[in-house]
Amino acid sequence: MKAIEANFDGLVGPSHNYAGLSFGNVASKSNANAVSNPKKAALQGLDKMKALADLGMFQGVLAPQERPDVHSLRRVGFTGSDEKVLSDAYKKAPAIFLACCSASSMWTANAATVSPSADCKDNKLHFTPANLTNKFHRAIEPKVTGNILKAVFNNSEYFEHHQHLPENDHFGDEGAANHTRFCSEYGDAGTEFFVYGKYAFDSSKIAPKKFPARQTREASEAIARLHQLDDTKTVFAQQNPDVIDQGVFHNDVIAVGNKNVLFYHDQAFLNTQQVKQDILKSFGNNDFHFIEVPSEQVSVQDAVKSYLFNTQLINLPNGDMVIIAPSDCEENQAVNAYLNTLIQDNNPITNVHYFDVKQSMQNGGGPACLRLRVVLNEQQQQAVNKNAVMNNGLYSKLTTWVNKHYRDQLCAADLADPSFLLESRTALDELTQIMHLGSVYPFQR
Ligand code: SUG
Repeated sequence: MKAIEANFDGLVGPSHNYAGLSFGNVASKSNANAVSNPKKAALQGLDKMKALADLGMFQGVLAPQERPDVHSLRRVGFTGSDEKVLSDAYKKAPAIFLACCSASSMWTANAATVSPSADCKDNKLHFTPANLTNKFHRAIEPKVTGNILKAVFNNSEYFEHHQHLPENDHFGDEGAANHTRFCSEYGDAGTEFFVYGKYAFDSSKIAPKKFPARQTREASEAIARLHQLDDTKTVFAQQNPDVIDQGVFHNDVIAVGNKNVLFYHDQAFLNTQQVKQDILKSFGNNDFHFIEVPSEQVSVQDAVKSYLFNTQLINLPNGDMVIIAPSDCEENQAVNAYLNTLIQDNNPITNVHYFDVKQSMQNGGGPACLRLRVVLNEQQQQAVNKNAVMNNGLYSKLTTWVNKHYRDQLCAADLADPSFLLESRTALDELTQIMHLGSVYPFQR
């Protein structure tokens, strides 16, 4: 069946801030305590969404989470009114307080793993929210993520929503950031490619030493089972532990795929030859392009700094395959030189479009982190909540909404201000009406 690949970007939430919460993520740590600009962050994200919609892409929007998360603070023993919970947590446990204020759900590549219906035995499109167990500030996302996905893909005939995997490091799951799909046409059965950082149930196997491996092999296998994938169309590969130790906390920081292309750094995988063989065998024909970026041209450090691989590799409606890159790639000399030759070489990638997503980049999230890919056939496209699909009308509503409710600077102390909680809840309540989401947030239930 004919299908397209849609991108669902996370709308940056009103609490966007820099709290240095992600050990192993270089940008998050190095920008800790910087003053953020939530309004600018949200508008940068909306501009990217609008530009992709204008290029003819099916572009969706996923709502942010409720933050500050007073409910999680209550679970860890803070009591009294919401205002008291916030001020006590801020004073007595500032690190936990900040974790409960993160706008990290903007990175919807970590929202879920999605398998198109053409790959799944029951012919349904499967979603499993990521449990994100490795970081507390992210581990509090999956339940509401599930609510939001169900409100956007609200049709049980076409869409199958699973519960997130058990909340334990053994099943640490980071969603689509560690998952890629290859196919000839989007509507064909594809090869689903899962990249994990370690085996959780076998400590004799090689693993990173300095930074955590967030995705386990066992989690990837569990997702493949839940989604009823065909074993012959599923490939598992281990990320190179050395690059995790250099700040590559997700595979989408070092590799990206689309259709019959895998664009990756030569140090991305533990056993590159095996990975290539496995992909080709599963893909079933040789019309496949491995675009390997050599370390001599782009170092791992430059890849992490510029997010060359955290780019979106997409097919425009006219069939052209293009890269959606952060402007940081244009500013990095080695990366810019590489990209300029790449688009002239003999390969399917024809152009690069640059976007300023610096507010997100400073927390370690490039264009690809900000979007969740969902392959949709024609019937499924019709079944998506129309108020979550980007067009001129929604763009204008959402930019007005951001300009009305968002602050243009935010630091830790502002997050404890009771008026900030009220402001955020008012904004989110209005958003659920704009997007016809129903009551997805705990404060609305
Ligand atoms: O999980 N940063 C996110 C960035 C996620 C990027 N996603 C992908 N690569 N797909 C993370 O590390 C930083 C928040 C802070 O420090 O305030 C943060 O959560």
